Amino acid sequence: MRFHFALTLQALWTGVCQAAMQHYPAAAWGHYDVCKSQVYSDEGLTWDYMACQPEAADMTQYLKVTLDPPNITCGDPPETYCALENPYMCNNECDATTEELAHPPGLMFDTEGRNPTTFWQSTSWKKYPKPLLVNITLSWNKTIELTEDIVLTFESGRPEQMVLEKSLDYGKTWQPYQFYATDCLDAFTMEPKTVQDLTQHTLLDIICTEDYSRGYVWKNDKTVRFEIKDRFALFAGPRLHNMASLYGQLDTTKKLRDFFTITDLRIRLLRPATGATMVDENNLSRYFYAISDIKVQGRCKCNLHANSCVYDKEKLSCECEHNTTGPDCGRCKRNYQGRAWSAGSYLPIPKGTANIYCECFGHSNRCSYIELLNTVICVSCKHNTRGQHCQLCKLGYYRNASAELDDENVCIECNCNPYGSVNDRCNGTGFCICKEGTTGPKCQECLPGYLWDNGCKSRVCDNELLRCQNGGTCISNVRCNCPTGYTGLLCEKRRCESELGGCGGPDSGQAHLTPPSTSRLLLLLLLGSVLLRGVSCWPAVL
Ligand SMILES: [Ca+2]
Repeated sequence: MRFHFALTLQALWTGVCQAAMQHYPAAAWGHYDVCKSQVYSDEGLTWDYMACQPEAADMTQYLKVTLDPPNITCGDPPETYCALENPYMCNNECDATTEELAHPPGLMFDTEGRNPTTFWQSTSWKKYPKPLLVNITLSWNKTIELTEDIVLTFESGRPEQMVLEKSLDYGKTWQPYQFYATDCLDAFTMEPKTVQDLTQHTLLDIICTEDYSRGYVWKNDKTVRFEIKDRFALFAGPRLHNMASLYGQLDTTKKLRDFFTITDLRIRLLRPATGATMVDENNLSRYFYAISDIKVQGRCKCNLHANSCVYDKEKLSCECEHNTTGPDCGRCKRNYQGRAWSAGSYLPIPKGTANIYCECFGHSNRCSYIELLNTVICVSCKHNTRGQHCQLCKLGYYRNASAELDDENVCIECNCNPYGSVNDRCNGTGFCICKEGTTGPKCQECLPGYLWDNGCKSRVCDNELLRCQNGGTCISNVRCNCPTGYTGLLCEKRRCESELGGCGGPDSGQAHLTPPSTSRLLLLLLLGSVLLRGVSCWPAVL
């Protein structure tokens, strides 16, 4: 372990040349204190703003390991082990007094890559059927925020039952982090689950998984994980491309912050690998635990008020800024208590940089700060989105219910029929507003009684129910062609009815329908006989 080891600031996503702290006036920036550094970008040398937190590091360099029971490490007295796969292969010797044959706990944290691997090993299960229980406690005496998966590599078969536990109060109380078993129901009366079963709402659930306990058959499966990154991905997306979303959640949700925060870890080994349902009582030296490596990646928790953490006198402590103090920068310095202490922000609000209020769900990478409102809005939302966070769909588009908010296909075009709909907008389920007589989600169909003709036109006549009357003929279903003297939509009205004087007057079109008078009848008869006699005579008669 190295003394005076400083973890210097490196924002994960920037190439930092030079770091500095800056305190913005409260009026402009709320209570946020930010860190900034100079970076080279397309626009030349600019300031990059970031959360104030130490760089993530390999935290196994700074821990203290305790085993319980204390004499559980093999080699005192010396012991010979047999292979789990082959009870006749017994060439694994453990002797605490010989360096080459000893397997002390420190070998779980040394640098691997050497051949052969170095590992800690427990005594064998000689007291079977009494359970072979081992607690391995890792203590930092400092709050740590985990940033990567915890990975244990076993040199023995992976345990058939184990629990990973955490403490947030330096080992006073413990909570389970994850249960591991070949049979979760049998071991812990829990339904087996995997991290893939978790959602944003169940992220804090403690699960039992069978993913990391199955057998020595697959000899390459040596690791047991606690999946931090898969849990981050529930907010930050599968490739963690939207860390702003995760940071936004962390900023506002203490439970979530605490979930990834620890002071201690405890690995409780409850039952070693047996490779079978029955334990071979005649050869108990086949059963033991051996761990070659434990990875714990994280950073000092400094409540976002420090960008470095110092390891001094075997203790980590934050180098607090923003007039804060304490091992985690958890309180205000003396004479700086005019404002109540609060944690800093993962996403500070400097002008024009990404921050919590600049969440754009991946549809924009530019934000603009509006001083008047003290807020930041996304600029040029892509993928047909709009809104402060590009969280809404542009007019003429609606929300794709099966896509996440950061999906490129989150907004679908309304596609309203231009003739049948009032405008190109639709409601949240894609339904357009239809003109009279039109129906269907996109207003592309006609209601009964209407006929499509660049939109739905009222259907006036047809050959079945809506017949044109009085000898009228139906033209293209939209109008009746009425004979002279008739009018109305279906030629149902006599024209005279709508004329001055109605149908009763002498000049009305009704005249020729009145019974002919006697003199006129005679005249007609006469005319008929003349016509029968010959055309040449009829002028003389007249
Ligand atoms: Ca090792």
